[in-house]
Amino acid sequence: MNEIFEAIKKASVEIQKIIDVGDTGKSENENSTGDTQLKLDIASDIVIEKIFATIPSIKAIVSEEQEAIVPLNEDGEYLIAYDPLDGSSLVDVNLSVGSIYGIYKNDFTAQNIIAAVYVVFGPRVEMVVAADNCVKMYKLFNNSFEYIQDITLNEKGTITATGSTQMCWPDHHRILVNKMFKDGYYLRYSGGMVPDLHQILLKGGGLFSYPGTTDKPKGKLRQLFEVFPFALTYEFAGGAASDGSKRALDVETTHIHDTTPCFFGSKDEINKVLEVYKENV
Ligand code: FDP
Repeated sequence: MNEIFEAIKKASVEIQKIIDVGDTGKSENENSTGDTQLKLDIASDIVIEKIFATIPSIKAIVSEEQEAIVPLNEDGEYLIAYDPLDGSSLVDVNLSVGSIYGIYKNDFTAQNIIAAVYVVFGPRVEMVVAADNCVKMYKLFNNSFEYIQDITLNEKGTITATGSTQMCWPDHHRILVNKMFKDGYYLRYSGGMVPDLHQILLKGGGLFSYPGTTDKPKGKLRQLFEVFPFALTYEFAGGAASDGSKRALDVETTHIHDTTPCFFGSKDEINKVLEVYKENV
């Protein structure tokens, strides 16, 4: 799998250049989830696909920005689902954005994800790799990634980040968030999944949630490109991830662009989610 990690490093160096000098405006296209694509989303997607196409061990890829699975090498072993540049709404205001990759075997299901990578494009470029039961962070220096540290979560954290608008939260989600504030948690939400989840991982714990809402009962975040890669990363870091009633990595996928409500955190916070949701749904 090393050649895949190397390919992601190479793509990330290119994407950083695109973010630095590229056009941050909107394109005329929508992706399959109905989001207007930015020119940067499309440019990043092209870079990644071009680089993955040169790797013999990759059987097929599917991008959040594309409708269908793209077959690459019949004899390849790995399937990759990726979101080339997550957090499009933050690009124009210069907040951090990121790429997310889920590496699967056999098929694109939660049970078959074996590794995950995400890259944060912020004041620094950092890459986090979840594989073989551990989570490792690398930092970009002069076009090359250097190992910095392993990441592990504490049993309990101090920050909470929750998506959508309160107007659309179900009552049990409002109860959960209010309870956390009463217990002393700090709100830390940029609106970018990658930097928000990265912050919780690096600060040792807390909760990131994107619930099912009145406008999006199945949540907003996509299973293959966003939820499963981070679920694996949080589990490998010693935390947990859920859909509100069960382990996120037990969620079933019927379509590559399926979404699911999702919660990622240290074990203590995920237990809190399960308790509150069980009592109040
Ligand atoms: P964005 O729409 O900017 O691409 O993946 C979608 C995402 O960002 C996540 O990065 C982020 O956590 C979430 O949507 C934010 O959604 P809300 O604005 O509804 O909170």
